[in-house]
Formats: sequence, C-alpha cells, structure tokens
Amino acid sequence: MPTKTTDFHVLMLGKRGTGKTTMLAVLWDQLENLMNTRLGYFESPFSTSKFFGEALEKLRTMFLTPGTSVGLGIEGTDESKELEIALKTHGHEKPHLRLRFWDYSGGLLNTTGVERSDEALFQRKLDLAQMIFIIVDAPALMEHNGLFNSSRNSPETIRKIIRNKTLKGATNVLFVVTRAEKYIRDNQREEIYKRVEDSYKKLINDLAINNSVGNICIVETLGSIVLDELLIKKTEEGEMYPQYSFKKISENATHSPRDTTIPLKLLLDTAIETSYSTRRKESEGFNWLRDILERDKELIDILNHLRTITTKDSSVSSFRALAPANNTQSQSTTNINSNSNSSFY
Ligand SMILES: Nc1nc2c(ncn2[C@@H]2O[C@H](COP(=O)(O)OP(=O)(O)OP(=O)(O)O)[C@@H](O)[C@H]2O)c(=O)[nH]1
Ligand SMILES: [Mg+2]
Repeated sequence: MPTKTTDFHVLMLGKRGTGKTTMLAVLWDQLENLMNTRLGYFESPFSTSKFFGEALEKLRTMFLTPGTSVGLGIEGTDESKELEIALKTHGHEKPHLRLRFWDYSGGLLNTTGVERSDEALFQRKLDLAQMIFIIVDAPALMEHNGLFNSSRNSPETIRKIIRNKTLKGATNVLFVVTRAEKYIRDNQREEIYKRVEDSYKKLINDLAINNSVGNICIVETLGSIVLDELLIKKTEEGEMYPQYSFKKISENATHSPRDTTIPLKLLLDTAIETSYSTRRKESEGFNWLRDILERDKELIDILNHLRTITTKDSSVSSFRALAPANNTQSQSTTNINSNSNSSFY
C-alpha cells in the first residue's frame, strides 16, 4: 500500500529527429497492453496522454500514403517537455511510482553543448536523472562509413554535457539505436554494436570509473519503414549535410514496433527496484514488519509480472550490456531472455 509516491526521472538525449519522442510515444502505448489489470495500471495526466496520443496518430498516418512512400511523421519537439506516467494499484489514491521523462529538444543541442539560455534548466534535469536514454540515429552511424555520425549523433558533445554526472557517481545510461529497421533486416546488429562502442568509447570509459550501468539496445519504433537512401548534400557554403529518404516495406505495411519492450523492461525494472529499495531504506529496522504486513507485495508482484511479459517478446540479439560484470544493478536488469517468474528479492 503506497503511503508515498517515489519519482523516477529519465532524461532523453539525442539530436534533432533521432526519434526520442517517437520512442516515448510507442513505450507509452505499449504500457497498457503489458499490465495485468488485476495487479495495477498505468495512468498519465491529460497533457501527457494528449501529447503521446497525437504523436502516435501522426506516426500511424505515415503509413497511409499510397504505394511505398511515407508521410511526414511527427514534427520536432521545439521546447523540451516533461511527460509523466504513474503506476497505480487498485483502491489507492496515490501512485506507487511516477515515471517522469524530460524529452529534451534535440534542437537545443548544438555542436559545443547545450544552448546557453537552457543551461541551468538542463543542469537541473541532469542532476535529477536516474536514467539517461541516449538516442542514436542508426543511418548516421552506418551510412557512408559513419560520415554524418559526428554531426547527427554528436557523441563527443553528449559525453561532455553529462560528464559532471558520470564523473560524480554511478549513472545509468541506455543507448537506444533508432531508425535501424534496414540494418536489422540486413543482419547488421553486430556492426551497430561495434560502431556504438567505438564512437561513444570515451563516454563508456567514463561510465566504468564509477561502476555505472551501460547498455545498448536496437529498436524498431516504426517496424515496417526502412531507410531507402541517405544522400550527401551540400549547402551554398559547401557544407555537407545528409538527406534521408525512407520507404514502407510494402504497400500495405502498418505500424509494427519491435523490440521496444527491451528499453521498457530496463526502465520499469530499474524504476520499480529503485522505488522498492527507497521504501525499505526509509523504514530501516522495521522491514521485518513490512514483510509481515506484505507492504511491498503489490510492487513485487507487478515487477515479476512485467519481467515475465517483457521477456517473452524481445529478441536477445537486440540487447548488449556494457556494464562491468560486478555491478549488481546491471545484472538484475540485463537478464532479458531469462524467464524469471520468481521474486528477485
Ligand atoms: N523508420 C523509423 N523512423 C523513425 C524511428 N524513430 C523515429 N522515426 C522517424 O523520425 C522522425 C523524427 O522522430 P522524432 O521522434 O520526432 O525525433 P526527436 O528525437 O523527438 O526530435 P526532436 O524533437 O526534434 O529533438 C519521425 O518522423 C519518425 O517517424 C525508427 O525507429 N524507425
Ligand atoms: Mg521530439
């Protein structure tokens, strides 16, 4: 029974158009289907539901264009947005847990760092973040031998702007590779891992200093829209930029996300475990009483249910753990394909 709500803060980082909002909207959509309604439910404030609902509508509209061409998709997020999802159980007014996402506008990330006017707010959100999602654009990583990786994914800038967190203490970082449908079909997951590990090498080394958690996953947030080509264009000043074109895999293709349960599992696992241990820490010395009264049972039942269900439909090849082996948190969150029915506690 929750007497208080614990917040779990997630910072979404990635350049413009890499797929941050798309991924969050798809995760939000999947949550409802994941839960056993007997155990509990997820609930969002109207502003969050409206934002995600509209984003999903636009993603689905992309598939309605005739032939194999695709529609425009969602517009960029010009101003960073706070989005919330609460985990509730029946008969309790207060949620157990509130997931709080800061969907950082990629437009505010420039070549040297964060827009000056946004620095203070960014710093506050970074300090709060208990998990950082770094969204990596797969075509920039893979096409033309990674020619646009530095401008589109900015691994150096990302490392720099989170460094005062990664160097201060353990940080939980999840690299989510998006727009990867083409490479998954071409069996190039290994090459993607290699390139992520290579281009974010310095950041990954920073994570090792404090025994942080680092994982990579490759998702298909649209599923049946693949990169057609990435052309090298030049501005009047002679500066190169990429021009992407995507196509549907068939005329009748529909929105069919795949492997998005991997980031969802990692997120929910970590958030629920954190909520559980925060509660137990606060009642230290009296946890035997908590156990007799089964105060944490609802949360543990939900965690075990979510672990089982998210494990079922995710492919193990779309996940790679980077964290040091002796990190207990990473051990419990990386076991994607083990069928864990039993309690972890
Ligand atoms: N094929 C494919 N397209 C994707 C994927 N993720 C995003 N897209 C498309 O890429 C476009 C940009 O995605 P957004 O989610 O708006 O990107 P963002 O990171 O939120 O961008 P900003 O808000 O500008 O920072 C959308 O039109 C999506 O349809 C993916 O995994 N696969
Ligand atoms: Mg966005």
